[in-house]
Amino acid sequence: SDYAAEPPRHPCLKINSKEPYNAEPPRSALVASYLTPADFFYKRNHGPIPIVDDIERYAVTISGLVENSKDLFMKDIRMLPKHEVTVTLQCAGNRRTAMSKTRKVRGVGWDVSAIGNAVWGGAKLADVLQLVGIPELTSITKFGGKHVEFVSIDKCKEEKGGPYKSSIPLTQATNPEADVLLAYEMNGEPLNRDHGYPLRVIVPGVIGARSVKWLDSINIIAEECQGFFMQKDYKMFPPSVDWDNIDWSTRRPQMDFPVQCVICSLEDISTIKPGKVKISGYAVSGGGRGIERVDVSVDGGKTWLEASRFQKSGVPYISDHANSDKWAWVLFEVTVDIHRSTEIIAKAVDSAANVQPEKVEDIWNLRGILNTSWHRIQARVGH
Ligand code: MTE
Ligand code: MO
Repeated sequence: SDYAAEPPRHPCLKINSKEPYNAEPPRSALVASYLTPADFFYKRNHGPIPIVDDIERYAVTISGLVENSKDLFMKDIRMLPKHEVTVTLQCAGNRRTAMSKTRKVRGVGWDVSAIGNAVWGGAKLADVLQLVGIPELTSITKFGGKHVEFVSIDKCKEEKGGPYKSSIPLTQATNPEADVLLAYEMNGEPLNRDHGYPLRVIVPGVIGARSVKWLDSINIIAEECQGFFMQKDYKMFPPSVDWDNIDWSTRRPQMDFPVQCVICSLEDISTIKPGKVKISGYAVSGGGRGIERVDVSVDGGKTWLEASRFQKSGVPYISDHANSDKWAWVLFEVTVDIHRSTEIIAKAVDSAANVQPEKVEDIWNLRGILNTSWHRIQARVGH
């Protein structure tokens, strides 16, 4: 079958779909370390994992609305300055299963672990585009190019057997501060096949869907990419829109993700011993916004405690500080005293004072994306 040559995977991953392979780690793996090891990093695919075995011949073609098209080999990309950027990748479908419980949505079910944080190493897209004559901070090329399209090697059924693709605005692609990477390393190791070997795009602060794996070509285009995953998926609709009245053209493709926060030290329904309980999890926001605060309640939202936040252990986290990783999650921790069964809640506030919606019903959407509602744990006290 098409899936006969899939790479080996860690047995702890919970498989949400076998072919294509979609899997997430247990919650505890996410809070075990600030950086998520590749083995425990969620894997989100729309087709079989491609095989690139002739790395000498592998090249990314850059063409479209540019003066000269160019084939870039790995050696050309490695010649550019190497940047290592810590970026949290989150699938727009993270926490979809919980959204589907209030009203059914369509899509692969995910618990809370369709997210991970890694150091991605590679060339800045802004530097790569200079090789085809597009200067930094360009918003339109001489030939009318305004978007940068990434096309993969893989094949997916949503594209009728064609490759996965997406685009970002040229202004973001040519802005060195946006840190868009063509990455060949993850946590200091060569990318593995599941995560895009030999080369993938990393678009920080944006839903994972735009970070195209197994890059085949880059096209400079006038209008945003017309591919399935830009136009017929990964858009946020209001709760009033369902499959019988959807008009995809009325919404923009989702780019930045909103502020998110999840408790990872407990399952949604947990039995705990009475007394002190350490609660930990992750919080993250899109667009490079930091996390200003994480609030935890152990009485169903009547009163709140502020959790401590950190990225590198031992270093207190300050949102939007020069020493903080601006594209990365923060882990949080708070110790509480619990003596009777209760609802534990966590919610975060980002550096633009954006807050999370209280109820999932208010943000329900037919594709089940961006469930960022308050994360609630039913804690039953037992002995
Ligand atoms: N790129 C290709 N070529 N094919 C894909 O199916 N999935 C996207 C994105 N890039 C995808 C892709 C989605 S929806 C997400 S969330 C991320 O990759 C997942 O990246 P990961 O598997 O490295 O965690
Ligand atoms: Mo995704």
